[in-house]
Amino acid sequence: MTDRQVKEVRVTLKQIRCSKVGSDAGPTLEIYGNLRALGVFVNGQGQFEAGFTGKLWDRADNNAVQMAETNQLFPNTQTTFIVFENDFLWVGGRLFEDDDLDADDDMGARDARILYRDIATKDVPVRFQESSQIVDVTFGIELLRTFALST
Ligand SMILES: [Ca+2]
Ligand SMILES: [Ca+2]
Repeated sequence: MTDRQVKEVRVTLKQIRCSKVGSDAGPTLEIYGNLRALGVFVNGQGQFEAGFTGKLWDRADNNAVQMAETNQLFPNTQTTFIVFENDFLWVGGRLFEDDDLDADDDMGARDARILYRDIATKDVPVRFQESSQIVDVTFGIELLRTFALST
């Protein structure tokens, strides 16, 4: 048994904002995809591997949400989990923009990667963008407590 320090965090999906409709046809973006928070560690091969995962938002392409420029959603969904010392907290996901005539736009798989030592109570912005179409997402992180766990 060894003791490892862990941080218990609560992540809130505070806001999804349509910042720029840009080159899209019409006055709105049609957004779908998924947003989540996860604990990530580096495995024996030096690759990132997901540990705890908390889903915060998930919409299929036949259920896209229409957003005009400056429109905001406030999902306020939350997930609570622990992150081990030396691991990372990632917040982000992957968003797409639905188009009827052309192939849908991939707005990217984006994550803010927060080092264990930098996990603190704060808001973290993540930007999704395809050409001039921009969606800004805000994740709220709360550090609930830090403690030792025997593993
Ligand atoms: Ca588009
Ligand atoms: Ca569109």
